[in-house]
Amino acid sequence: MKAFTFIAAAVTLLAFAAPASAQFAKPEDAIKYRQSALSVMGTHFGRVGAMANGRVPFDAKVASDNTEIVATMAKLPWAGFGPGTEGGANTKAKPEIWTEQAKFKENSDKLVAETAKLAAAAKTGNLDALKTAFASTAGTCKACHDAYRDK
Ligand code: ASC
Repeated sequence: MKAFTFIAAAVTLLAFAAPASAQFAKPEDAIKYRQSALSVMGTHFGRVGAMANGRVPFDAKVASDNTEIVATMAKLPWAGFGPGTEGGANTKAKPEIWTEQAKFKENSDKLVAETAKLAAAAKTGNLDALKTAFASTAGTCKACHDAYRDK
């Protein structure tokens, strides 16, 4: 029990002391994490898009549930772009992410803000509000991909 308490305290201390860049054991873990978060976000954003674009019938509850997931996921990938995670295998991330960190952060902050607005729009149950917010959010996805993701 004593040893457990000691280890628990040590782990807690480490967690608080560790810089953001040390949240992952290996750079590949950070890359996998950010790709997974972006993939989950894209899946749920796609479901919203299908309704916004009339490919599937609009269901306010489904739209709202999916936009909540999108808004939560939008906060996650950025921790996986820390120092030392550039240039891994199987990544389309451009070097500019690390040479223009302030600009990249502006883009990620914008996505977090846009997806929060998207979730708020979905909550109204109004399809036109959802369409407007979806288009705006998709534009934010695209602008960042154009600037920071290899083809
Ligand atoms: C999606 C998805 C993206 C964005 C982007 C918007 O559904 O997976 O990456 O929309 O295509 O332009």
